[in-house]
Amino acid sequence: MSSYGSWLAVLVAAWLGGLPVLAQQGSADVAQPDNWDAEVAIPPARDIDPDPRVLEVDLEAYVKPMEIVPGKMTAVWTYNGQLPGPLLKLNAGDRLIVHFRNSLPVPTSIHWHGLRIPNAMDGVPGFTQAPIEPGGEFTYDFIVPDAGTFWYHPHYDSAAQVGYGLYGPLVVNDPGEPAAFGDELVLLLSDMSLDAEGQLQEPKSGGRFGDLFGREGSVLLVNGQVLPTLKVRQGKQQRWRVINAARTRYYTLRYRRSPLVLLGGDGGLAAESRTVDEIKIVPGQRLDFVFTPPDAPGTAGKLRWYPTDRGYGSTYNRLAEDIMHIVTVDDPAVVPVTIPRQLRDIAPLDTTGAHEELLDLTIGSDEHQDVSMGINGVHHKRAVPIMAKVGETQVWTVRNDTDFSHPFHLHGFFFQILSPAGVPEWRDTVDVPLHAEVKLAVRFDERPGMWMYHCHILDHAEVGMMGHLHVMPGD
Ligand SMILES: [Cu+2]
Repeated sequence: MSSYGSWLAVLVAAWLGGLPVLAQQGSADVAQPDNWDAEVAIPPARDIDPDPRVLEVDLEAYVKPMEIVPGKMTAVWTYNGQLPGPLLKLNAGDRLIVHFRNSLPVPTSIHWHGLRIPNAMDGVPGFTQAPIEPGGEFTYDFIVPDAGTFWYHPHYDSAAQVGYGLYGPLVVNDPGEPAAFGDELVLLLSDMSLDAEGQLQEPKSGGRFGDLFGREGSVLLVNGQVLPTLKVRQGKQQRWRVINAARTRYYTLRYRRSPLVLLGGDGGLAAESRTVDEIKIVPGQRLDFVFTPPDAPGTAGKLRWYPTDRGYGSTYNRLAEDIMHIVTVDDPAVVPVTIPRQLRDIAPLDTTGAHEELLDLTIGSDEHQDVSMGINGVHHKRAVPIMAKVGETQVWTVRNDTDFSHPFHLHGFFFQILSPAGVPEWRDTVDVPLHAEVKLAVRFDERPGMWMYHCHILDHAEVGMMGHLHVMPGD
């Protein structure tokens, strides 16, 4: 056991105290079960560039019939015919080149959610590029500066296009991070609205109430699949990179109440790890966990979705749903390693004298009595940008006096949450619960341009809950 690094003390944790036999082997010494993630893992994109520091891929958006629910074919909107789109995996500092082709019947774009990349690569039609028309092409080319879990999706008619299946994971590793966090598994969560024939429902289904509540799909998917099976070995840890790519749905996931170690999320590791007993993740957000399989060899269980209270009607009369089988193989248990509490240093941003902005998330109705949302009462089409300068730090208070929670997302920059107080970490998406507020600090480190911030319930962004930030070049 002493062969582990100094911080890898042997754990015989209280929650494993119920084990009948103390396992002999450590988690780091044994492999995952054979084909442990074969049914779940998202296939990576094919790298056409031999340079190990460059990931160069062809990505094509097109409609492909797929069997989402048994016996029915659904015309899914895909990247490269995959649901979700291919896994893009790089190391921090690597270059990503994506030769994108739009073979959809409508215009689109790709937004690289959470990445601190140049404005021209941010994928927002009308602001950073023209829409990519059907048959059109665009090359995205940038350095991925930060380790973390990210994702990509259209920023054109995004509620509809994301709802139809256009999303994919992007993972940036820090080669310096301990491998002892476990073998990586991306779990991209999404849902899809299908009718009785398995056809995609109209993006505006449900009318005004759909706009107000946001549209949750009827079919829950993990990596594009209904109830896939993951194989685990008791005590053998896995690092789960969880992405909420649903257009509206909030997730509370539990494997009974088994503990998970939360490492961080959007912008990589937090300052400290925390032990939690559920995964709570809002649209757009990412979380990074160490899962330690708790069950006895030869048993099986299910990861379950539970409704999250995000306002009126969100929990009423709704049942939990199973989303993934977890089969514990019949191999001897192993002793899990201890995850350190201190993960990295994150210095608080200096907010002395910082310019402050109040962003009040608002819901109203327009002249046709349709739902109209905004920020400070202004629909995004009439929004005046917040002004900032490269090098400046600002403090934003995002206030929500509406009857629904809103996941707030800022493009292009990480922020730190000042209140409610928590473990220091870098974020780009944060839930602002109903009748609550979140205060955040953001430094516009570089990369001038026009950037978006919006509610990541995409139905809400679509009806106006979005604003603009104009970062001017420095002196
Ligand atoms: Cu919202």
